[in-house]
Amino acid sequence: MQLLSSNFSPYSTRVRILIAKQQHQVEITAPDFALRSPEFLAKYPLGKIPVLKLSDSEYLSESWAIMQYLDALSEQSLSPSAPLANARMHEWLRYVDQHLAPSLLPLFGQLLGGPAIDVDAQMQKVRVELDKGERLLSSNNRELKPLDLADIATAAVMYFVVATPAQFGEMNILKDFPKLSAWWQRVLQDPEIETGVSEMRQAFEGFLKK
Ligand SMILES: N[C@@H](CCC(=O)N[C@@H](CS)C(=O)NCC(=O)O)C(=O)O
Repeated sequence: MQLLSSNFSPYSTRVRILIAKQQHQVEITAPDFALRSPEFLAKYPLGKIPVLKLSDSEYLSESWAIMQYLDALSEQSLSPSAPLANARMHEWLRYVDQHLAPSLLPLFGQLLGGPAIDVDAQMQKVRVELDKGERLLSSNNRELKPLDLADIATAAVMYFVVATPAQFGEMNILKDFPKLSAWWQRVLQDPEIETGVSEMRQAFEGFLKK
């Protein structure tokens, strides 16, 4: 199998972290065509990375689907088997992908040279979503539990949730969210997460230098 991936991409990074942790035999490679090119869009219907190439003609898209597929192949599953804990993992992932990550996009787009935005208002929107996460953690204490797939998936997004506001002068957006801060400090101690985050950091810093 091959993973079409970029170190700049949090969605690719979460899959690379899992590959490293569970030691899957997957070759990590750059996309074969430029993102958004007609060739890429023609070949991969969802038009985004990561893509897991299963064979010359079969591809799996969407980072969470790829992670679940790889996890199901592994003898060291990182998905809780208890029904409620498993549902909590999916609940958390959906919070991250559908609430938290979208709130960051306008600020991130600004760094990429997008249209001018009200930075303070957008920063406040990120804080509103972080507050939801803080309250979710209060009800399920994820920050105290063994690492699962959603922690890995979140770590890659959280790097940008912290690093993007810092570019606008907010040096610690997690400071008012003690449970999220505790969760972030804990997952950064995981060696494969640390490697994935430092790959993203290097890619992000390289981009900013340009
Ligand atoms: N929901 C997708 C999101 C993937 C995604 O947004 N990938 C970005 C890179 S981080 C991408 O391929 N962007 C290219 C584009 O939007 O044209 C997943 O979880 O895999």
